[in-house]
Amino acid sequence: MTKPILFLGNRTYSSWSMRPWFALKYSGLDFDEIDVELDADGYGQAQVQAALAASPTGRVPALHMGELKLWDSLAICEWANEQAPSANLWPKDVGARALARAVVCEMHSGFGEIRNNLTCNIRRKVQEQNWNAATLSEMERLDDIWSGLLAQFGGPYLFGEKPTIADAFYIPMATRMRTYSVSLSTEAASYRDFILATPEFLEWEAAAAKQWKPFTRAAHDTVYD
Ligand SMILES: N[C@@H](CCC(=O)N[C@@H](CS)C(=O)NCC(=O)O)C(=O)O
Repeated sequence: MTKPILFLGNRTYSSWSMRPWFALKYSGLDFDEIDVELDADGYGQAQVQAALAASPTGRVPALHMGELKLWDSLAICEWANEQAPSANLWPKDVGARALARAVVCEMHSGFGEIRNNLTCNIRRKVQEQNWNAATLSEMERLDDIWSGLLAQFGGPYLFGEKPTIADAFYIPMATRMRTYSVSLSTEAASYRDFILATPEFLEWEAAAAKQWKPFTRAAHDTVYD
């Protein structure tokens, strides 16, 4: 089998890149990784040349598998699930699987306030508490999702004993909750702490630290340590 290549944005900042990387790690599939420097002309307009070379949208992540070129985090996770069915990247139980897809879709298309106001920077840790009502309401929703799933499936992952695409999708939110010291319920805080201590996250974090340099084109993100 041709080895898939996953194209990733800057690891400290690219929340979307994290998601398929974790799903591929959980799948056990062998893959190569290519880092795309997004801090370049055209950033924010999906016009970075290196990103356009990897993905027709000019956005990463993207996955190349011979002639097959995929873009979009969720499509790549679905591909990984089909390539490695025994990894159960979606829960085995039909009801749990449907629920997992619902929370993943909610993440993929929602949480716009948190995404805009709590920009992703996995190395940053600040105390920030003055969130607007819409952001607070999304934080409550996030807490409800995490604590509800932990209660229903028993943890430590969102759907029980093994990681799924749902965890891959919510890891960047766990980093944001940590970065901005967001108050969470005990249950949701325990999920945040658990998932950020898993070997896969620590591997990503170490690679991000090694790669890190200031992201000069992100005007909203001028605090680098
Ligand atoms: N819906 C896409 C979003 C991908 C995305 O927005 N990627 C950002 C990095 S996190 C990007 O490549 N931005 C390039 C730009 O804005 O120029 C997915 O799920 O993969």
